[in-house]
Amino acid sequence: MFTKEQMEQYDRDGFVIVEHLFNEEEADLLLKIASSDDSLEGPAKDATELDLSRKFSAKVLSLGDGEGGESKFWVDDNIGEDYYSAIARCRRVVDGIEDILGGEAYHWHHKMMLKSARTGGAFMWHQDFGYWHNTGHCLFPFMASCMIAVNRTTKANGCLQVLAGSHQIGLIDHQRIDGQATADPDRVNAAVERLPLVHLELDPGSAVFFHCNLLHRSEANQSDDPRWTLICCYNAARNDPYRDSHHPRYTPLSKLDDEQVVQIGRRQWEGVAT
Ligand SMILES: O=C(O)CCC(=O)C(=O)O
Repeated sequence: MFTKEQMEQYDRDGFVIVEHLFNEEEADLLLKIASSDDSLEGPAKDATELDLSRKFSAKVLSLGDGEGGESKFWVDDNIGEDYYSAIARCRRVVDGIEDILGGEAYHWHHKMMLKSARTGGAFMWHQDFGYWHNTGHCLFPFMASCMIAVNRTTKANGCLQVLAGSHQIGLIDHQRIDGQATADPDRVNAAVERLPLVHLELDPGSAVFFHCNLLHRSEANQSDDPRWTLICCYNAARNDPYRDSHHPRYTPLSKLDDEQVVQIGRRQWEGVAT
């Protein structure tokens, strides 16, 4: 799916942006379905209280953000029949992930980052592999994510920020700060001095594919606009965890074609709207 130039960019920077990966109708369905989804509104459970050795499914979780705010997200380790799952199974996403992982990928989890207007909290600098290698018992950093903008992400509403090329540093030590797994500040500061900081301002339906060792963060949302993103995360089939946790072991992922994905979205929205 990715061109030679996109692959070179991914290898160099640790991420690649695909503008309008999802077209207007698909992005609009995602926004409408998410905005009317009661399960995203439920009371958030403190993510640090989870028993990570046990399986769990869809939940709204929250973490402190080190600044007195609350960072809320909904996460599901399972693939269902719904539109979010359809997007996580979509060829456009999974083929891209398989290109960058260099082989078959399977679903790790997908999550809706719920950064509400005025109240959505920050995320501190971290690498996803900084916690997945522990909570998921994965040996190799053969993991990657695709983040899709649900509404427009901007500097003002706390878009994702990345340090281009930081995936090449390798795994940095992480410590828990206010519930969040946070990369060693000393190394982060050194990386910030040396690497370009990129703010990922994206239109709805646009996406960024990124490496599990890419350093990223986001600021609290002080704007009047929500900043919601759907992040679909994957592990390489050849990186099956060496021990059980709540994360899924290797399970083949059956991909969906574009038309199947949009049909699932239309059906779900019709069900909601009638
Ligand atoms: O949504 C964000 O701003 C950050 C998300 C993130 O860093 C993560 O889920 O690992």
